[in-house]
This record gives sequence, C-alpha cells and structure tokens, in this order.
Amino acid sequence: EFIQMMQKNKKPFELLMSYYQCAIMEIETKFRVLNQEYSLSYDQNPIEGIKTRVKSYESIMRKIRVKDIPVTLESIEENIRDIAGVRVICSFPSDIYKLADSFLKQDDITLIERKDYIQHPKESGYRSLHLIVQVPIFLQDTKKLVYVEVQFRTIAMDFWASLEHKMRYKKNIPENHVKYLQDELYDCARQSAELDNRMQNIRNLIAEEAEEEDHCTFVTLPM
Ligand code: 0O2
Repeated sequence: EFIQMMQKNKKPFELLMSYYQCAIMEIETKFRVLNQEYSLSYDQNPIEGIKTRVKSYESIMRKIRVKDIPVTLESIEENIRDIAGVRVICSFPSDIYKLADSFLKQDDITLIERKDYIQHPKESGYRSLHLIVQVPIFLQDTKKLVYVEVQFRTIAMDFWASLEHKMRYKKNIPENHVKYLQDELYDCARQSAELDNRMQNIRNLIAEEAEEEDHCTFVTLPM
C-alpha cells in the first residue's frame, strides 16, 4: 500500500522529505550557534557532536505497519513525528539540560512532547532526553511547521545505544544468547549511568575550585 502511494505521489513525497532535511538544517544551526556562544562566553564546548538523519523508507514503512497509520502523505506527516532526527551528543548530563533549556526558550520552537529517559530509563536500560518540537521553515511564499525529534545523549549514552541498536536489529541470535546479551547490556547501561554521574561530580568539583581560585585572586589583589 505504501509503495503504491509512493508511486502515485513520488514528487510530493520527495518534496516532503526535503522539508524534513531543511528543518534538520535549521535545528542543527541552532545548536552550532549555542555551542559557539558557550565556547566564547565560558570557554566550554558543551556539544561533542551532532548527528542527523531523515528516516529511511523502510523505517517509515515499518512504523506505518506497527502503528497502523493511514497510508496518506497527510497522515504520515501528522503521525510520524521523528522523520527528521537530530542527535546532540554532550560530555556531561548537565550540558544536556542546559542546552535543552536554551533551545526550548527560542521563540520559533514549539515543544510538542518531552520524554526524559535519563531520569526514567527504559526497561532496556536506554537513556536519552527526547524532545519532539515543531520548527518553521520558510519557503518561497509560505511558512511550514515541521516536526523534528531531538535526542540528547552523553557520549556514554550514545556508545551504549549504538551497540544496543545493533543487537536489536540483528536477526538469528539464539534465544539463550538474546537473554544473556540483554542482561549484559542492562548492566552496562547501569555502569555507564554511574560513570556519567561520577564524571559530572568531578567536573563540578573542578568548576568549584576554579571559582574559589578566581575569588582568591580577587581578594588578594594589591590595593
Ligand atoms: P531509529 O532507527 O533510531 O529511527 P515512537 O515509535 O517513536 O512513536 P516511542 O517508543 O515512544 O514511540 O519513541 P521513543 O521512546 O521516544 O523512541 C524513539 C527513538 O528513540 C527510537 O527510534 C530510537 O532511536 C531511540 N530508542 C528508544 N528506545 C531505545 C532503546 O531501547 N534502545 C536504543 N538503542 N534506542 C532506543 P526508532 O524509530 O525506534 O529507531
């Protein structure tokens, strides 16, 4: 059904996909700007990397089937809200919340849904902060609001999720191995969360010490 719809609507479908690409460019630029500002104002680079993707046809098709979505362009556009995906990778969990706040304060961004899998990890052990937002893109004579999913992860969260994602889509893993791998991955997720917290604490301590040092320099200045 999807393939028939695609054949009938090849051009409009390609156009819709190009809007998602434009929305990704808008969002990616916003994060590049924030990173630049943080690096100039605080000598910090909160963003380690940004990955982007437009959902593949296969993945869109799978979602239509699983969620039983009507096969029309309008319904795909309204119901599949993660066709445009931007993944922002940070070093520390605190950077994730700081960036998400600055991003959501921007007046052209509308928050549609927020899922905090860092505070509430998934059963698999998956951690990440997900935001579904709408961003305007400006076309020749119209403004179009486009859904984008932004996933914020630390390096450790991303490392874990990439490996787990590989296992999730691997077929032919024997049943007893699946259970072993799930348990191992869950344990790794727990350990990586602990590592994130310990690294965050070290960074907080270093920042506090630096602040105290600045303060000391200030009070010991000669009169
Ligand atoms: P892909 O290949 O990354 O595009 P939704 O189906 O999105 O409407 P859900 O489950 O509420 O419903 O969405 P959620 O939880 O916000 O997660 C969607 C995306 O988060 C997934 O996209 C993955 O990218 C990621 N994700 C969620 N849970 C897991 C997990 O347990 N392991 C890993 N590795 N990634 C996860 P897609 O479309 O499933 O896949």
